[in-house]
Amino acid sequence: MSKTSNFLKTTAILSTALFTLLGGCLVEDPIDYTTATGSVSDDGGQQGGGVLDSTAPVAVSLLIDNGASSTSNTAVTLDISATDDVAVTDYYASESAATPQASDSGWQSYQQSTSFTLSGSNSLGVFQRTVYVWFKDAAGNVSANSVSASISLGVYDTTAPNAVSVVIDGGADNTTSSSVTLTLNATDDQAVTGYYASESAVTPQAGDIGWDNYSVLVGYSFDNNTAETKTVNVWFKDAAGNVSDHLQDSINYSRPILQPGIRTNIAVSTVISEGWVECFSESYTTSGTTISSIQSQCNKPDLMMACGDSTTLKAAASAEASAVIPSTPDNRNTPRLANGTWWYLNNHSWGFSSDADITQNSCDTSGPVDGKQLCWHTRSNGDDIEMFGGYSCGTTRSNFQTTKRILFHRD
Ligand SMILES: [Ca+2]
Ligand SMILES: [Ca+2]
Repeated sequence: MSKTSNFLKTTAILSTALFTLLGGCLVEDPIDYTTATGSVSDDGGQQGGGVLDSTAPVAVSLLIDNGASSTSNTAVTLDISATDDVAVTDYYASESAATPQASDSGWQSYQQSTSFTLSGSNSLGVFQRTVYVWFKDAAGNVSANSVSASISLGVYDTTAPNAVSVVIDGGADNTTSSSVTLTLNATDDQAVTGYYASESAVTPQAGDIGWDNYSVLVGYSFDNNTAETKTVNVWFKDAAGNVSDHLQDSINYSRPILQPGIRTNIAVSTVISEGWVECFSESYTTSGTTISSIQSQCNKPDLMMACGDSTTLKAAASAEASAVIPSTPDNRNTPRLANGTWWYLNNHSWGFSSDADITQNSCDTSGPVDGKQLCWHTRSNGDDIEMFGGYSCGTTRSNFQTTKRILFHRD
């Protein structure tokens, strides 16, 4: 997903080309087992083989609220369309008829159905509102024409809701969960219809994405899993689109505690009760599964690597995901210590041990046979690494038909 992985791949390709040109021998390929689904599209006007795109999009249509003649809500939907010789990438919606510059702020990613906030009014009455929309392509060509449409805005309620209270998790000081409950309270002269919760303090407009139906108890998930004090801001709105002032509450978020070291003969039900969710499972006899495909399934911050069957794990250890699946392969026989366990992953094998002294041959054949070992054979697959049979699962060195490789992940 990261640009780094593209960079590594590009570097690998360039290195290969360079060595080929020089007639040299390539040393072992750099291994990149991260996924490369991200694309970098900063090529400006260069399209399809370096031909400059100088043809601007043509604006085709605009409907406000599906063509309704009037509304009493400043939040409206826009259905827009345009054509381009390559692709329409952005649109710009405004109540001003002035053509925007390609570099203006206010351009948004093109989508056929979107939302917009009409300008409100402090006085009651019916007001005509006209919306203009322009389009541009990736080369920055702005459509010469705009499409426009009008709607009558009836202003019957100019009083914004009154934000009364916002409480996270019933007022708790701390949490180890990245999802919390908000208890909301607001009043309005008519009715509170929506709330907007955010860790950003930027006041939303009535038509922004992110509003939800008002309710006393609502769920909220933090933006990220960084351990810190999380502050959640909440706004309220009524059916006319009047937005209240915001209130906020804070809670200290810390990562859930990881059980250190290697556990043996532990019930699957026990690790599930600790919040772990199985993200990968296959027989020790299966070969060909790539590390990058496992990583795409097991994508939460903490990972548990285990082996056994659907009821009992013969050996299991957990750590931050970056310790279980490092960004670069480990040198052979050079495990890393993380959360009380020695971890290793390269194109010989993947596993863990209670001991730093390992012998990847290709799986770890040394170390104390204390049941605190796990080793899966691996081999190179292009820039990736893939599974290649099994070797150890706790004290077991055989009976792999019934033994599974299992990974769990957790927020
Ligand atoms: Ca174009
Ligand atoms: Ca109101």
